[in-house]
Amino acid sequence: MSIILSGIQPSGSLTLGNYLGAIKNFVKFQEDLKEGDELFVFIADLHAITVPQDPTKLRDNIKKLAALYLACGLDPSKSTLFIQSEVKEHAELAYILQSITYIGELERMTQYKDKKQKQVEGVSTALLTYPILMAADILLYNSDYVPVGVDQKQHLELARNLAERFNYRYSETFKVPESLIQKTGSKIMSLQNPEKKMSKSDDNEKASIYLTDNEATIRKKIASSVTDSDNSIIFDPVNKPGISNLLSIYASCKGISIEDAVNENQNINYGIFKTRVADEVCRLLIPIQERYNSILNDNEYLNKVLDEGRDKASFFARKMMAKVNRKVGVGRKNN
Ligand code: AQP
Repeated sequence: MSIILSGIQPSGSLTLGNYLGAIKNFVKFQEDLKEGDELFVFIADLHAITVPQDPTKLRDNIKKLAALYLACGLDPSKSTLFIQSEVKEHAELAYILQSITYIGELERMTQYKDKKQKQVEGVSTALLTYPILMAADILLYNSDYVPVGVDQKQHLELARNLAERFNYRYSETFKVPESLIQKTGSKIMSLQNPEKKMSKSDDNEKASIYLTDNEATIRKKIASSVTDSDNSIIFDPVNKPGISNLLSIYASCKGISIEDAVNENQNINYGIFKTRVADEVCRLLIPIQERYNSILNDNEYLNKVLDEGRDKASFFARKMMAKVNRKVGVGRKNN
């Protein structure tokens, strides 16, 4: 019996990076679930507010992310889809875990250091403690596996350390989770600066392909992506980051290895290669967009899925939280 859990922040329009690095794998895991396995996929709205969000846009993004999960193939009869803030135990466990986390462990997190630079109104405490909330998300469900992109590996290490530390201090309680990182697509880079990862919060819209971009926009963005000038299609992320990124996108959209992607695109110029990459991206995204548009208009269905998901997740979370409170000694006995 395995428990798999992952989530995405509703911090903007989802990118191809979020799809190839995360959602695509959620769907794959869903197909491989066996009797007794559980897949929890949540909308990480509490994580999103670690940087300033417009409340109206945030609500809207939560709904859009729910519709996208479903449009990408997550099936509520097989997986549990829910909104993080609707299961209060996430924040409760995060607080308990803060008591066993050292500030130095948080200050050295790469994502914190990067995002800190971009804050104009000051850095929120929640941005620093973000990885503790992520550890709580994972440990609350006794997750065995957490499918993530490469960028989240460091946070997952912290979750593992906190599980071990808690178990050592208070006796065996949490499973120590493992990350699941795919070979291809685990780090899709910006189309305008291929040294930087593609991100939904990037201010430059040309840098990211959004899952809801129309065909003409997708083609235009790929055609104008930054590459080099030597016109050879080789996978070399250090010296040819732009072409290597397009090869990763091509391979990941087609579900083939990088080696096969290189072999399929020999002796053609960059223009033709970019058209082929765009063809694959459109082939993947257009059917998702068609489903997305009809699900987004069906409020009744979306609410039903999210209510059922919340209730099921809460059942697991409440049990774990009662155990944690008992071990730590807060509250009253048998309460
Ligand atoms: N460029 C990427 N390539 C592969 N995987 C990616 N992920 C994100 N960007 C890429 C994976 O998507 C999942 C959800 O990410 P998240 O929303 O929780 O946070 P993030 O990693 O911070 O994603 P963004 O798009 O960069 O969001 P913002 O801009 O709001 O910070 C994770 O599994 C992540 O690895």
